[in-house]
Amino acid sequence: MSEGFQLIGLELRRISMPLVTPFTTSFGSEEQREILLLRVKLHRGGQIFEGWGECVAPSEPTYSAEYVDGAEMVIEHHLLPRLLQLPQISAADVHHLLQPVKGHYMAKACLEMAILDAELRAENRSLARHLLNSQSRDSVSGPDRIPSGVSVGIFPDLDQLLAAVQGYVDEGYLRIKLKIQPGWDIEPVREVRSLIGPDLGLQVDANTAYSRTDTKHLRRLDEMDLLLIEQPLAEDDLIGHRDLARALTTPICLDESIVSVATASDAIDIEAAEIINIKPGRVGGYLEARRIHDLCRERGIPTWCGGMLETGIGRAANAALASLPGFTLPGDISASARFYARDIVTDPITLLDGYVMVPTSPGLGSEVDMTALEAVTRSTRHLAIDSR
Ligand code: OSB
Ligand code: MG
Repeated sequence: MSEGFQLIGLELRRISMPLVTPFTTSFGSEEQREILLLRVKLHRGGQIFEGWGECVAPSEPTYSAEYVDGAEMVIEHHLLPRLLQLPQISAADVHHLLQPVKGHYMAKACLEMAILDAELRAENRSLARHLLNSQSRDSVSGPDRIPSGVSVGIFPDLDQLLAAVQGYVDEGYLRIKLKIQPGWDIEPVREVRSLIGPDLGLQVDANTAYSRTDTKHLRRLDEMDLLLIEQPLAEDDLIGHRDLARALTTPICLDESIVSVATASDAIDIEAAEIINIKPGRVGGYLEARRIHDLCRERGIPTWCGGMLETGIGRAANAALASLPGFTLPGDISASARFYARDIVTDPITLLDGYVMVPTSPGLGSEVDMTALEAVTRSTRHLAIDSR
């Protein structure tokens, strides 16, 4: 993108969205998402462009070290001041500018996302087109829809799990992901496999719930014809994942461990990651996600786009990202209705024949429904931008 923009406004908005059903993983249970949204105003050539970002940081630091209150603080006190040091900004510069701040990927991603949205709107360009063409001069196009997978939480008993899975199969999802943990793994996975039959893609996600001594137990999953097992061990245990990759025929996929191109590259080098789940929030933004995608594609590592219970803002952007050619496995990009009764965008993502459409409108791909947004807003703060 050509000329830079002047950042002239930043709104921090906290919303509270009830989930249609509680979502339980090995690290906890959620019934309500407390979400931080950012709205930026950029100025260029006498015109003002607005953009929205969604921060995927959860309420508690139990998936990773990040959590929503911390993200809000770091944006206000550490990230925004760095962006304001320059007279002009562009989304492409944000990652580098924020590099001196360690960690806080989800907060950084949210800020870059809002600026990218505003910039793409100014350029009248969709995120899908931008991600696809940003490194080549050709104007190639991607698919207009992508296969949709659904992430299914841990349930109090097998009957409830099987009923939920059957419901998602009936809706047409093309791949099922089951959350697992010690005590909720072999039997539920076997039952679900026999319910859905041999042809539907099935995978599991442990969110770090196992340890190196569980290898023998986890090998029992090999007979269930899984697409992958996601993040069985601690996020910093690359060697443990490598050893597990050697011991299991089921491919090891990393989620929590991958926070950058550098961590992805190392994990691939030591053969700890046979597949990578790319989540824009976890890696510091859509542009780093694109770079990890490029790396994986070069290295022959299959990838898919993960999710963090996004509202329509992040969900549309994820659908755009997942349209890149290296995303060879169905992502956790389900219909908005899988999590929310009422989304905060005018055109929530829906499922059609197991697919979701890749958004084509300028920006990240959604329009905020201000009435719906106001109904879930808990607080709104406008940060003063008066340094220039
Ligand atoms: O590990 O993929 C994960 C949700 C919150 C935090 C971590 C994860 C998840 C999911 C849900 O699995 C994915 C989705 O948004 O559909
Ligand atoms: Mg995961």
